[in-house]
Amino acid sequence: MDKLQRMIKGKIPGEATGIEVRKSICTICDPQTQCGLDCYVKDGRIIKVEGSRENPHSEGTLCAKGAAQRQWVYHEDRLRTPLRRVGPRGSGEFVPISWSEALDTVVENLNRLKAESGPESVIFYCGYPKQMRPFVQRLAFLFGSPNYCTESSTCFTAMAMAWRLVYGQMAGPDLAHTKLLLVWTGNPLWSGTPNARRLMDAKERGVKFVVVDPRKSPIAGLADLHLQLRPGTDGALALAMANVIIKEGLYDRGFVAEWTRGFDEYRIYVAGFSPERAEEITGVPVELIRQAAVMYATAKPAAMMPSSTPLVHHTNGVQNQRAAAMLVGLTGNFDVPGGNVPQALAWLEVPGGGFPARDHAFKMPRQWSEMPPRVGAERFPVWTEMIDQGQAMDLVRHITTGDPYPLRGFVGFGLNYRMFPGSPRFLEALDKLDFICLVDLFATDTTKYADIVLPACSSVERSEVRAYPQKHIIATEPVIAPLGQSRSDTDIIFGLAQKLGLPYQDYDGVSSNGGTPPPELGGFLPDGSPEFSAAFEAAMDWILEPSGMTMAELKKHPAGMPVPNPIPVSYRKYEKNGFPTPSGKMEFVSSITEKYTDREGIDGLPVYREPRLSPVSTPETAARYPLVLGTGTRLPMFIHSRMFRVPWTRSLRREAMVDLNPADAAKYGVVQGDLVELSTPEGSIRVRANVTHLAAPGVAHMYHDYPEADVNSLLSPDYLDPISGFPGFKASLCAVRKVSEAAPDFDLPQEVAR
Ligand SMILES: Nc1nc2c(c(=O)[nH]1)N[C@H]1C(S)=C(S)[C@@H](COP(=O)(O)OP(=O)(O)OC[C@H]3O[C@@H](n4cnc5c(=O)[nH]c(N)nc54)[C@H](O)[C@@H]3O)O[C@H]1N2
Ligand SMILES: Nc1nc2c(c(=O)[nH]1)N[C@H]1C(S)=C(S)[C@@H](COP(=O)(O)OP(=O)(O)OC[C@H]3O[C@@H](n4cnc5c(=O)[nH]c(N)nc54)[C@H](O)[C@@H]3O)O[C@H]1N2
Ligand SMILES: [Mo]
Repeated sequence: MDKLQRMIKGKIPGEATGIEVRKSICTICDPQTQCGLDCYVKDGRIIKVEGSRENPHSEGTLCAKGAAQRQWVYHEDRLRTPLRRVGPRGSGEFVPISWSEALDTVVENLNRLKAESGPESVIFYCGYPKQMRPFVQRLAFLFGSPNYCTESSTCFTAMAMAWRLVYGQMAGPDLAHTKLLLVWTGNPLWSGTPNARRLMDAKERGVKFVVVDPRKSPIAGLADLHLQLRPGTDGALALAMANVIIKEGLYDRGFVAEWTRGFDEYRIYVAGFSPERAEEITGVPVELIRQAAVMYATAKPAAMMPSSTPLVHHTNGVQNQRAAAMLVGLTGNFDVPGGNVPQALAWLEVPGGGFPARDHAFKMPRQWSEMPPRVGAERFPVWTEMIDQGQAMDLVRHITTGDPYPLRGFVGFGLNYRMFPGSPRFLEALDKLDFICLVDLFATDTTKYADIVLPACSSVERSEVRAYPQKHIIATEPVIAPLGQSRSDTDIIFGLAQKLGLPYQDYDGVSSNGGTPPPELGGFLPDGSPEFSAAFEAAMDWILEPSGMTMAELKKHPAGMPVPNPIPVSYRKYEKNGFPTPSGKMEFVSSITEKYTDREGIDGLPVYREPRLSPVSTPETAARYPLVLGTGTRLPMFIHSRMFRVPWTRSLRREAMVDLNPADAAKYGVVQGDLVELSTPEGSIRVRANVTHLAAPGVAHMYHDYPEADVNSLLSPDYLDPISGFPGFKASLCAVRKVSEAAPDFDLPQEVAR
């Protein structure tokens, strides 16, 4: 091998080898975690990826998923052309068609449904991918449909709602200045690796960790105090901590007197939650509850770390999250250095990197009052009052009953039907629709149900803008050409908008009544033209204008740049402006939820209720289904439906597994790797047993979205929190039974038993 060949083999960039390092971002995860990506490109192909050192968030690291980037980008399941369905729905029989035929078909159908049943009969939806959301929302509203729904109907929003009910805003932990971190909850060691490193640094600085988690999770392994509660009983634990804090006079009297609403009712309610009572409910020993309460209230400052989901994936989720969040204000840790500090949101709702922008105006070219009620409006009034989206958990009911009006069309960007509790029921509802267009990277079990499938490209094949909490912003450009005929989601949206004749270019609210878009916005270029990106850039320029940033300037900094005019961090902002709640105060009794107390499960106070299925609330069911079932607790190598097909990540856990505590395994005569039937009143699946001390006795955990073992087929579509509409993914009931079968013929990965 000569020197040049060796250099090429070593993937050494430079003119001689023709290998170029191009900057991008990994979007296998969410905007809050997306790591910087260095793509080594030769002859138009990515031959290697590395973490980008210049990215201040990920600092050169990639997780297992990001490292498998090339297997994701070049996977054989990638969609490469638009497709038209020729066989029955679900059969997967499609023929390739041209982009113009595909877009024409979609537009004809949307216009037909609009004429026959009104624009509200069409649902516009985004799954976990976020980069296209503002564009899809705008498309929906300009089309005239209020039915813009997303995966946020199961993720993050309920947590944000709870904080907003209490403080009018979210407030994250000020980790850099705190003395104690109350992890309630989240496990970034597996679910958000850039933040994991910051937690380890904090630990090394001597920050104390109190962790509330039913599992002996990796983060619980860092805890000075681990409160291992029964899933879904967080509200009772929080109320008992408040009980101790108030009784022992450890609360911030000044703040409470001046800045809160409803403290007297709260104090009386909390008095009923002695640590003794809470031990009975949660299983956490009285002494640990007391100790945690005193540690948190006296650390000064102490911060609470919330997560987007485990606390709110319950039928009593928002109330649990409210009860926990209230401890922050009660102890005087709200909006103080080292406490929980509200921060301005940046593009795509990333907290902490905030700068002035016009994303809200972009997303909301029409007001709700100008459109018919959206999905979930009647059933989830608190959600509807607070959140600028429909609640997708009402889709099954709404589609099936046609009440209050028929839903007939669906345009989905990244729809995964297994995301929904009662997933088979979601699929049945989907199949009732008249027309379905799905946009995805991959041919999936869900795209089999579409009438038209459109191929999207991945982040390395498109332009993106991403902001980071470190007040850093990056505008990427494609590092390789889109595979096959795939296009960026935004190009697809612009293409649809153009053919629908929507006044899409009309950013300032002056109706241009469709027609030809002005050339300064890049226009809507002819089919197949790669220049749609000009329209994306024009839109971003308009959105970013108040910040002083332009796409032209951003593109001069391929690795990103510091935000020029970030909104400065400041503390005790309420002293100037009050709280952005209806009363202007922190609300122990919510002025919003108290309007809906005629509804079951909604109260002004953070009332504790058992999960709707639990050993306490449904003992008869528990007699047949004795284990608490938690689903979807994150694994480091998988992310929702995305990584099962990727060989490197799949090899880390080849088969679907349910985590069982060794005591439970022994009870059911199960050993590691045994095939078991996991069942609930809704159905059953077959999976392998993973016997591990991570799981608490009496609690089984099953990861979601496995194509061959869909745990969401075991939940009812109506197992929902009445305040947020969020599913009770983290606490229901199940049974486990060994089924005989020869042992698997490969080595099963063993969890590290502690
Ligand atoms: N049982 C249970 N269920 C759960 C959860 C749980 O904990 N337990 N968690 C819930 C939560 S928090 C979440 S966030 C959801 C996950 O939400 P889902 O939307 O189910 O997430 P994914 O499966 O990651 O992505 C959906 C689709 O997007 C496609 N996709 C990826 N990138 C792109 C892109 O750039 N463009 C387009 N057009 N498509 C793309 C993927 O191929 C995939 O088909 O699941 C929820 N469901
Ligand atoms: N590798 C990977 N990373 C991910 C994802 C992924 O699928 N894979 N998904 C992304 C998404 S969409 C989200 S929403 C986040 C979620 O991010 P995290 O919240 O960090 O993830 P989880 O593992 O679901 O939950 C964290 C901890 O909550 C605990 N928990 C479960 N039930 C309860 C409960 O009832 N009460 C309390 N107090 N704790 C409970 C679990 O045992 C777990 O250790 O992760 C994101 N990051
Ligand atoms: Mo999520």
